[in-house]
Amino acid sequence: MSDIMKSIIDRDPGEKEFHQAVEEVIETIKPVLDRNPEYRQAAVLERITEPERVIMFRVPWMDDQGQVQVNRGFRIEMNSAIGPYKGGLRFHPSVNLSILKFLAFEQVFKNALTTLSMGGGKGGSDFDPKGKSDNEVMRFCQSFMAELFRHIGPDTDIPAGDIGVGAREIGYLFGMYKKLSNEFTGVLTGKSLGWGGSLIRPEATGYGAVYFAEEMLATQNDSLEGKTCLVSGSGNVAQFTVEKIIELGGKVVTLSDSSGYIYDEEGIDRSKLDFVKRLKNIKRGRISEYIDKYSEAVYTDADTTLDFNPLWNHKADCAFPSATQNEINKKDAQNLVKNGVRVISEGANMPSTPDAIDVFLNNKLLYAPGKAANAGGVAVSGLEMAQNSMRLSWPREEVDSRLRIIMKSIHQSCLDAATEYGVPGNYMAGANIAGFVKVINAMLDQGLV
Ligand code: NDP
Ligand code: 2IT
Repeated sequence: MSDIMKSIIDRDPGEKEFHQAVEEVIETIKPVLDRNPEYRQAAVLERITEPERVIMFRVPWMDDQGQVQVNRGFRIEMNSAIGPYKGGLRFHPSVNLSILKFLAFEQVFKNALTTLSMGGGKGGSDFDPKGKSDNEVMRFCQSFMAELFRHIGPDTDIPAGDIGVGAREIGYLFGMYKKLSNEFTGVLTGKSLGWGGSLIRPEATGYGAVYFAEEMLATQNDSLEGKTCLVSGSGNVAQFTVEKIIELGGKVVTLSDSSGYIYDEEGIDRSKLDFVKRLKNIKRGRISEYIDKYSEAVYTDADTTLDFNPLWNHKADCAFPSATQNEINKKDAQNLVKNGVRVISEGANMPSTPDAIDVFLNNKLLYAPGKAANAGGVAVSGLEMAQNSMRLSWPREEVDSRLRIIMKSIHQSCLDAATEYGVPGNYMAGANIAGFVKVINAMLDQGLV
């Protein structure tokens, strides 16, 4: 282990997700440091792995029974070398400093790849929106924003959605920000269409992950047409991943949530997808209810006693993990390879463990890491900011075509950087190197700040 990695672990021993994300970057950018000794001199690794600012705060709110509840709120302002802090908010009981620091760290590289001017940040809370009434969610969001508002701004830090934060939460958060600041600005992205949102933002992460897969397949004169795909999750990213795969002629056979997964051998078609969207977004139900309507599908409960996830153990060509971090372990990766999967495009952030990634790379799969494959979401957030600044909104076709161009450009940057530094075809190394070089050069230009 490198000295820098050791000192990062010694400083914050409990932050295993953060260490995992940092170690991957440090391992893959070695050739850049070897070629540019001035980077080491300037302690760039020490600087880029330390957040510029970490904000932690109490979020008290009252539930429907009149009981006071207390959650913890966070915002990690990781790096502003190339633009204002930008990144989502996650509301999930597992949220802690380690998870948000890993997400903020990855966001820095991802945002650099988008070609837009955005630094990296991430925030959220251990609040669980599941099972809460709309009023409870509103009161929580208002209390969260009552503190966060003093730290953010349309040219300072622009939060958005992530797990547990969708259009409803963004609405409540925006309302409170507007009230407190007395300004109607583009301080959050993922807003609803009627009050400053961008067309294609809800679709962008899923569509982008599919565009990225299509780009990778095109390097082998192939496409998604006729391909069988495994998708995990059933939230925002998963839904629009399925939508785009169907449009491009592929067949999706799985979806999941934290309780279990469905396998539908005939494929999830448009009308089944509409059912899932209603089930998850309006009814806020569970994926198990899919089989009540489509009895040809099979539902399997999540089983934590297994050392693998059976979702990844079906015959398929492509996999789009779109739920959460570390959802594919080594055994899952081996199962994917055994079942014929050749393409992995990560809609989720860091869904594959390091030893799963080794399996993908050793077997020469087309493997796209989250910070490249799921960058379409934040890219269209950047386009939402641009539209807000201009006080106009672009039509659907325009935003979608910009998204396609951005995904194509990210794909090319990964390939170019990987080739330049002696690891051709390694998208993970390419993404880390291209993002790293852009951010580090900006940091060096701006001096020791
Ligand atoms: P949603 O909240 O809309 O959906 C999350 C989905 O993942 C749900 O089906 C949820 O199931 C499942 N899930 C969450 N946590 C776990 C867990 N610990 N174990 C198993 N399943 C889990 O979130 P998104 O679709 O927005 O986010 C999915 C992933 O994509 C995340 O990794 C996020 O960071 C990443 N991402 C999102 C972007 C965006 O624009 N929204 C952009 C880029 C990346 P359940 O309902 O049971 O919790
Ligand atoms: O992980 C991510 O890139 C997001 N959750 C989206 C961030 C954003 O600012 O749109």
